[in-house]
Amino acid sequence: MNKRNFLKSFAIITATSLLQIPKIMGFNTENDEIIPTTIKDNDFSLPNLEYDYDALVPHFDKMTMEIHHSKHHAAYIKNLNEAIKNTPFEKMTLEEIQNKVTNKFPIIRNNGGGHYNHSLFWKIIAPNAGGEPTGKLAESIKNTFGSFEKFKEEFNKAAKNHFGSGWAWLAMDKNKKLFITSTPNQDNPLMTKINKQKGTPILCLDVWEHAYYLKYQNKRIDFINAFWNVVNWKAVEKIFDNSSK
Ligand code: MN3
Repeated sequence: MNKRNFLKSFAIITATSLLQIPKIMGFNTENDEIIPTTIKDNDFSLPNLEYDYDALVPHFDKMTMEIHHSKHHAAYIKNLNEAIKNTPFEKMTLEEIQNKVTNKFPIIRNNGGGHYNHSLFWKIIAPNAGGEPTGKLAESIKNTFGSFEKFKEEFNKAAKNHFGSGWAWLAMDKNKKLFITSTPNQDNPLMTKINKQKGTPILCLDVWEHAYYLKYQNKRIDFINAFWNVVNWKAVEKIFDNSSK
């Protein structure tokens, strides 16, 4: 067993024994609130895409997809893994990190958000996609926004008018009601200690320039319009259904 593996198994044994006394994992912040509820043993890693980098052409170009996934997203993960080392965040799931992070941990906030947001983004886009949602999601969109077209208009406005880098979101609040919002940088609606509008993300759009500049330059609105051609509504419906439970 090499040193790294030994240390890893030691960490796992230690972590497992600590399951019995989770309080000991508590993080000594001012309000002592950061206590992980799940033990996670491995570093975060870059999720594989379920399609090729050129699969979304002509809407999203190959080079943007490749750099976005293999460089930008990979960098968030590398920085996140380094930043959480020897902190209670190391034992948390990605979702728990979003829930627990505060503005006192800017590196974990930015890179943890970066990993979560991009992981969701890759899931809700696909080749041969677009169109409109069906089922309960379609119903809920109609009930909340009036129609699918009105929903798109409102989402487009949030994405287009967001100043600088950030994300546009369709999310579900604690009363299971849909809402649209945007967040700066890599923040997201799961960051309950940071974000004003809290909810479960259902659909997201990256409006950082790195997401579109190679193909669309300054024309963010063209990129937003192209996005609707690659939305994987089947995946979004699944996320909505799981969040509705
Ligand atoms: Mn991005």
